[in-house]
Amino acid sequence: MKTVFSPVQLAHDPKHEISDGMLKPAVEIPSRAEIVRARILETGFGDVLPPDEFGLEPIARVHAGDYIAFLEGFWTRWTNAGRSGEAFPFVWPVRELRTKPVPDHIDGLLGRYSFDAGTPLGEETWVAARASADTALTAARLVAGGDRAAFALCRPPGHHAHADFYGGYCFLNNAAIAAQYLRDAGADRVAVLDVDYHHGNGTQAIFYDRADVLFLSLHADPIEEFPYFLGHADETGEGAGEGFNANFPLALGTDWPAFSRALDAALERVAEFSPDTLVVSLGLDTYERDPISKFRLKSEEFLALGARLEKAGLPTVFVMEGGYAVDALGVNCVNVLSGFEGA
Ligand code: OKP
Ligand code: ZN
Repeated sequence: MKTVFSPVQLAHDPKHEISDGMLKPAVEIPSRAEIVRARILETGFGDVLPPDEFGLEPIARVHAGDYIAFLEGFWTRWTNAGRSGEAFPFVWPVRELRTKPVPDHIDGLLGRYSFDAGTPLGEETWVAARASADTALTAARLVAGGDRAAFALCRPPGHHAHADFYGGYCFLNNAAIAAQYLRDAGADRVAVLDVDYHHGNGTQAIFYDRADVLFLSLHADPIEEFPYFLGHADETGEGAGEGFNANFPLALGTDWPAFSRALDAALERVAEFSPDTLVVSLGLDTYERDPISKFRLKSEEFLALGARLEKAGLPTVFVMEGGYAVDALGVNCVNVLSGFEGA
């Protein structure tokens, strides 16, 4: 299968994040994408193509106009306010507080359009996030055009981004943008299966009231893991979307046998739904040595994950999400893709 990647995605180069209640070195860093790209080239896995430019329209099918305008204009506002360096929000409109009117002040805006303080927003974030969305869209276009599968080497990731707020290192929801693009290109039903260690709260919320996009997520139980406030098993969709959302929260320490049982259950739901296309939110942070995660998948087991995804028999768009054990990330990611291809 082909890989889509743009070096513009490397421009988002955060130095710090707020994590474990402290300012720490950032983990969602450019070398993550570089090591995956290098592994694809060194194994001769397939061609690496640059993304096409899709403009803002397919992004605006998923994200709110005011949120897009905030991200686009952020750096100018930030520097006009006399600020420099990467930005962190610190006040949010939770519970009784109001989301409208939207504040004029930059600190109010940061809180209105985010849900955590762990996601550095800098000068190059917007251009990189757009290139990441274009990467997902290009892979979706390849699959809509008849390729059995394509790999979008997205970075920054996307699955925590909601329609109008960022967080969890995510700004534009690449998988949701790809799924919506596939619908608009003629697919009647699209399934999004999220195998990242963290719940895909943004993707869930974007499609929560819809029956045309089934969202399924395997992840660490939010009772003890980020994003903490979404991802429980009783979230099954609402309105027309009732029955079209499925969460599989798993215990910390989950290994491949337990993960693979949940995967079988999720893929059974996918088969019942009978989608035209499958989008896989591919996180590699389920790896046993991931520095911020607590599952126990081994490098070789990512081959089995890819093979099991192939058995679903669907045109498949892989969209890269998390994975922070940088040294092993290239091997683990390409193992999923080559497992899918039966290599
Ligand atoms: C993004 B993706 C750990 C802090 C975690 C947020 C994690 C975002 C994960 N001490 N901060 O789903 O891989
Ligand atoms: Zn993750």
